[in-house]
Amino acid sequence: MKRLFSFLTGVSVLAGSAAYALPEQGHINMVPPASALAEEVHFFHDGILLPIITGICLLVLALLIFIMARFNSRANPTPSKNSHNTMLEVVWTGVPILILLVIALPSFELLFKEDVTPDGKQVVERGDGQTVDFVFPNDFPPSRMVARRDHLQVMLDTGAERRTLKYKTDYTVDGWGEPDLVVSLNEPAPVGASVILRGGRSTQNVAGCPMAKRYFDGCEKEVVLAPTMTLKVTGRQWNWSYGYPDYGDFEIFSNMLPEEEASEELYRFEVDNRVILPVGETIRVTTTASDVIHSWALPNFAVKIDAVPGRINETWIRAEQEGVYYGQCSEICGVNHAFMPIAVEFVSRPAFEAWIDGQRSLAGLDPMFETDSVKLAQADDAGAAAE
Ligand SMILES: [Cu+2]
Repeated sequence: MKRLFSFLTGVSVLAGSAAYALPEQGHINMVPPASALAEEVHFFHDGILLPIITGICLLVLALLIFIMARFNSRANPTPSKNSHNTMLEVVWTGVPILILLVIALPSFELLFKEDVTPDGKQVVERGDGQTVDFVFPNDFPPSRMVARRDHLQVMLDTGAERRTLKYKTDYTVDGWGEPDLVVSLNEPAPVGASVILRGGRSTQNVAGCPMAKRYFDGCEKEVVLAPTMTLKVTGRQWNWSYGYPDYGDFEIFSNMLPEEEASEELYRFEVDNRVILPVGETIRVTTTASDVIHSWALPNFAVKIDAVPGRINETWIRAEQEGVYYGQCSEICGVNHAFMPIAVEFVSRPAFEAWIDGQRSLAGLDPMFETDSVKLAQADDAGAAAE
């Protein structure tokens, strides 16, 4: 029943305690989305493609049944001699063209969002109890400048809570599309509160927006900030290596855990060294390969990108929640193709920095951050994480 329910709802909510979701025996829909972009990909499938294909199947079935009943030789002994009907032919050419347009337009938008790395920018100002005007430097290239209200997000963070302000009700803006954008709050920002101005053309629906809302009154939009780091993924026969060019360009190798070390559920998913990334931040992912074509895939993020020797492909990911997410090489690359899984763990910023420093010291580099070293959940407690 639970399975049926999760199928019907398009598995559109993140499973509570299980931070990741693996493919399940007998499960027929996609694994739950872990990012707002993956939710949009799932909405495209569950909300646009599925209704269309269901409608087409039912229509064709109904026509077949109607024709069999109405035009069989008993019911219709003397058949019509017509061979053309201009109106009918225009309709059966025109309607499929319209259906393809309905599919193509949102799919172009999705392809663009997946392909183009976000460039959103954030400015944080401090309130002093008097100032109402805050300036957002709109220094993007002309085609990417903040020019409309949905390119800008204004938030007020008092430390205790963060609130997204409403355009017109809470603030007005002067200078859309001009080099300096002036945001005027209707009330001065409280002393010590942070005024967060986030601007850019890379916008997406906020995570967790249910399908019904997407259809009927739309979801709240948010500006996606530019990447804070790059992850360099290299496919090899037969493992993955991950470089961190922003943090000293050290590289880690990720090999599948052998059967006797992995739990039954995680065998062929778990690796000895997981990729560690900070949660809630945009991460640029570049992929390449050292020998043959591989494909780096993370189903929870709706990411599948080829790793091709001699060239670099680029995409981006952002996780909404901490957790471990699994994928597998998705381009047949040789005998051990099935044995080069992908395991990505999203952790908090401090845990990420501690891990970076740990890896830097392994690589003989000085620490970059001054944090206490945090012992991270690595492959050895994977069994516990699966509970
Ligand atoms: Cu491969």
